[in-house]
Amino acid sequence: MIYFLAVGHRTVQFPCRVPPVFVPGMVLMTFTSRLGFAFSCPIGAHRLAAYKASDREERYDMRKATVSRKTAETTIEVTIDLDGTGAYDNKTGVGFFDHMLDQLARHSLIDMTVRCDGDLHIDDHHTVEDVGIALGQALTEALGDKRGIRRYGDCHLTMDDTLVRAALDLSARPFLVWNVEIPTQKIGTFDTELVREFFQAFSAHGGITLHVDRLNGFNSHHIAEAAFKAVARAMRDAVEPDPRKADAIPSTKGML
Ligand SMILES: [Mn+2]
Repeated sequence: MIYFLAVGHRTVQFPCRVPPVFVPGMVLMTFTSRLGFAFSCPIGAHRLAAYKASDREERYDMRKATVSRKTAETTIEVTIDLDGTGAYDNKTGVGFFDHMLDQLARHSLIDMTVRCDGDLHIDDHHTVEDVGIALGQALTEALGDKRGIRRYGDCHLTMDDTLVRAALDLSARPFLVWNVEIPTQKIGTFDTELVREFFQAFSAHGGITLHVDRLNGFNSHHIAEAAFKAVARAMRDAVEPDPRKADAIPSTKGML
């Protein structure tokens, strides 16, 4: 039986023989069917609920997450649904970045809502980086134990003069390889170096091994946009259910 635990905004899922037991003092104990020993983990103090999902459809219903993140530099709320239709509503105060986030949602078919109130009087850096962090955290939460997903994705994405390749693994081993030279320092008022900053944060907090290469292209807008679209298409492949292995975690280790 699969049980889900909702702890604040976090959702944890794992197989266990009996319903989880809630022990006062913020420690959760249960017995896993696979490992057969007592398992405990510290949990937050608030809003604790457990329920079971009897079939795969209910499990996939859970592939959503909301992350709120507040620092002295940014206040962010993001919501994603991995089983969406690519619907988006992204407002960060940075027009070009909103345009890129819209591409990420539309071409991954991950529903995405982003709100960010950042210190744009300094520059766009904290806003872009911190949205990447929050989206990566939301991805990690929404994926749960990654049971039944394809795990890998890749895409060659063309856009006029531009050809970008993205290949990724939802490995929980963050690593960004970024070979995307953007010829101008700015796209409008947007600093083009922030494209890499976004994917650095997103891959680090989403647990993604991510390689992105510009293979062709001379127009900065096209190169940046093709990078977001290529990653989006690769993400779509990687997060989608694999019907041939619906109940397995896609690793010979048994966990990701
Ligand atoms: Mn565009």
